[in-house]
Amino acid sequence: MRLFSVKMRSEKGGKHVSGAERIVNERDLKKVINELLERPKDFDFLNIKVEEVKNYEILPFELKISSFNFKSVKEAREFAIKKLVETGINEEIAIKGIEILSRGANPKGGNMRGAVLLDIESGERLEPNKERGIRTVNFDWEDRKSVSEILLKKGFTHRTVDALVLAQKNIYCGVIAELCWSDDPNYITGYVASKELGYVRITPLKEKGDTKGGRVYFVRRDNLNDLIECLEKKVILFKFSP
Ligand code: PML
Repeated sequence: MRLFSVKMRSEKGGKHVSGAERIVNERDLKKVINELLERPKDFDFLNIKVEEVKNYEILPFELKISSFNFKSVKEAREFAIKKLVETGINEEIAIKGIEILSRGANPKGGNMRGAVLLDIESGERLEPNKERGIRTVNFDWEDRKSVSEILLKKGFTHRTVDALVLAQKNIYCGVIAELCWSDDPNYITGYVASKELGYVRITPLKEKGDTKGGRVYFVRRDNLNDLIECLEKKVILFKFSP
């Protein structure tokens, strides 16, 4: 069976509206292209790129999932810092991660499309392009349909389905820990993920109405090129066992 990567990106007035990626069997290609076409509510530019995938790996999804709710953003962020510290990140650097996302990671203002790479030793930002950041791509669930059914039934959201597999690819590639919350002003659940902690969902990591969000990857600077190569180029499908 031939496998294809399908990447969709849409904009309105030059601003990013939505983007998604799937890795699919040849027989599901048309269906998935149509699904992605219907995803943005409004756009004046939409690009769909389809590429055959020649080399890929299928690996097990290994993160345990937990959820925690707090009364305030302050408490939720303190908990996120505590979890990052538990996984070996220095408190100062963990706080820096929170500050970057709450200010907007793009030095020119606003969010970045990709993630920040934060050196766990020095706290320095290592992404080569500070406006673009690093994008984790070329990954998917081996069987997205059944994983989505299982996770949605358990009360998780479509965003969780996407974020779980992204976090797993990051950890596989060598990211020590990840901190994320959405730039969607209506979505206030975020997460901290690492090999030891698993995927820790935290609500509310921001106030409703706040448009700031994104991802910080806590990394070691040695082998940075290999890490970036893995995040951007290596094709991996993850197999979920409930
Ligand atoms: C969750 O609900 O598990 C958190 C998902 C965060 C998604 C961030 C994003 O993709 O915008």
